[in-house]
Amino acid sequence: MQLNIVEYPDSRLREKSKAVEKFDKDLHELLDAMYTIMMKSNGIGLAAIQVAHAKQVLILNIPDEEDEQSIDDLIEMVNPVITHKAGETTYQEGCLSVPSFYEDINRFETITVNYQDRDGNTKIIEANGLLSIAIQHEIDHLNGILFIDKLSYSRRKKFEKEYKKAQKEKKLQNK
Ligand code: Y12
Ligand code: CO
Repeated sequence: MQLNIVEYPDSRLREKSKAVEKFDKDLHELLDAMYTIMMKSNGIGLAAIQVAHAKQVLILNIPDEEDEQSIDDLIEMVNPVITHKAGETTYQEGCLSVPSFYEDINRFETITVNYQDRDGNTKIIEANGLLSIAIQHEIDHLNGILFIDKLSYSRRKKFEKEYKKAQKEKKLQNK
């Protein structure tokens, strides 16, 4: 399965993803292909809607203390729901669908998430630190929310101007 990353301002990023009901070969192929494109793109988290599949599916591969990503740390979440949130934290976030833009975003420090794995088994995880931030970022994607939606009015305006300019330059370079 060949996937491409959908980039802002593509309207598909605003779609609400649907719950997964079948834990079949198609789902496994989607998860495998998402991992391939995420690693190829130097990502640490990816939601299915970012590759144009409006399914409640996300993957995470948080780097270790040596900043290395291991497949052993890959987390696949299907139909995730945050059941508990506490505290506050700020992190400079980036997103494969909003290339070359990073900004401080406030999130909950600790969360508890109920989800299913690729075979439909129910799982519960308590997360904090970068994992907690990444899960919240990716679950937002499943609801059509991007991290840039959390910027102040003035910061968002500045972003829109800078992003449009960067996109124009990118187009000219590809001509
Ligand atoms: C903390 C904050 C946000 C997340 C969500 C997952 N985000 C990513 O995986 C972002 C990846 C990313 C990768 C980029 O590519 C390179 O660095 C080579 C990138 O740069 C460009 O697009 C030029 C931007 C974002 C998880 C945890
Ligand atoms: Co993102």
